[in-house]
Amino acid sequence: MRQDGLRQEKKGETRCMKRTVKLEASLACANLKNLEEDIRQLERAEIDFFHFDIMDGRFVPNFALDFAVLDAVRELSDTEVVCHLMIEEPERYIDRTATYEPAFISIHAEATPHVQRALRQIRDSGVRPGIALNPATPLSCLSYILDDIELITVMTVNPGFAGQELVPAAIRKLADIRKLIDDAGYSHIELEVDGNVSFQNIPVMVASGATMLVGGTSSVFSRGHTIGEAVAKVRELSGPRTVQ
Ligand code: S6P
Ligand code: MG
Repeated sequence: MRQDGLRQEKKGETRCMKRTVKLEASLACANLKNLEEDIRQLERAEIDFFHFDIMDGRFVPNFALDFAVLDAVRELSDTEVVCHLMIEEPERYIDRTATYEPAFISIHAEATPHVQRALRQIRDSGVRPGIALNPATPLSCLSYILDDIELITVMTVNPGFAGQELVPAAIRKLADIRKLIDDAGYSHIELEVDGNVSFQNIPVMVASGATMLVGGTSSVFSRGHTIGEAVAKVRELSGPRTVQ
């Protein structure tokens, strides 16, 4: 068992650990007519990451951000980026994505038959690899790639669109994955939740083991708040937890 995770269990000892929950702003939900203004507000709110969705119109029935937008984001800000590739055969675009030096690149387990090789390609490009799972994908697909990943993205909606309702079983899956990685000694792997991360859903997501939250139309960019107010509210709801 690896011992470099947060949880270092010894028989009979009380388990106690703190997780800091990080917040990503999903730029696909920003005001693209004035992206710079939203980016400045996110910077002032000290957002941890920009979440950058790339969709190909095949893996998901929609198109979203592309490299031209990523060029603009990189020109405007030094904030770290997490790239979420919702594309078939992500191997084709991993090296190009890596040139932007994102903090993580996550690919979908359902998007290629050669998942481990694609994850290795991300690592070889100098970026931390992540695996994203659609709501119906079982966690068993993680069993033999734990050494190859530093991020698991649990999709709590079917990918492709913002503003969708939570798939309730995905919360159970989140908790199951938290248990799987802790029991296997891989607690250092970030557990990201993406989809309907609303003010209402955040407490159960954090209690179920999430360490990274993707904020979109239901929180960071929700109506009736400034971005700064929304980020503050998310932080209030997701502050560091002590798990015993
Ligand atoms: C969905 C995409 C997500 C969304 C985000 C939207 O396919 O991967 O990153 O942009 O989840 O957030 P919300 O709060 O509108 O569901
Ligand atoms: Mg995403």
